[in-house]
Amino acid sequence: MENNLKIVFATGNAHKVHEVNEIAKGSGIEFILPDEGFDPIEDGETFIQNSYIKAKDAAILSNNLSLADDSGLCVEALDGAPGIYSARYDSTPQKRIDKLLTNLAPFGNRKAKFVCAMTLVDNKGEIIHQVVGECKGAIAEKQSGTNGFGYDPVFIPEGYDITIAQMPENLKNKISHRGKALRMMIEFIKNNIM
Ligand code: ITT
Repeated sequence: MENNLKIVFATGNAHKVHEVNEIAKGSGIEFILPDEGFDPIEDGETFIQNSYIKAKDAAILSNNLSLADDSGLCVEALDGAPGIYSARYDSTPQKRIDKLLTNLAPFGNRKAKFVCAMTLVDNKGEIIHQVVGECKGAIAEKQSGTNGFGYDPVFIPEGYDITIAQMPENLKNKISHRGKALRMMIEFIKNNIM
């Protein structure tokens, strides 16, 4: 659509861009990838700090409004791990799942939550708005399903008996940490920017 408000989505993760554009459908907002050379150093200590680092980098690089998502899985029995290190917990998505299931095996408590922090900045990298969305659930005993990405095959959201990877995309987006955060952010953008 020609008249969409275009916002750079500060990520190198194609799944995230796909999901946010699905969630934003009909809002008049379109998320586009950052210009070439986007390679931020995510050395923050919280999801919110890392989302700001990414948004600022992409905004300055592309001279555009930018939104970033920093997200991850926090497991109660593992004191919140892998948390902000979710993407770096091991070298591949499958190894990350295997490591999580192995590390959690001795525990009876399988409670966990997905967290998504989002920061919107202007083209100079100044913060405009920040939100956090969460999705509570539990880690499955074994992985199931192929939809989604990351830890979706082992995460069972509260109120369901299937993993996110077994759900259709529209159901994930309705209940996910990213869906919740983005809908709050879109509401803000509609009321304050568009
Ligand atoms: P960018 O930093 O470039 O955005 P990334 O994948 O490295 O891409 P993060 O640093 O925010 O992003 O790490 C998020 C990780 O947390 C992601 O790689 C997954 O392992 C996990 N994760 C986040 N959201 C998820 C979701 O909706 N489903 C499954 N896993 C998710």
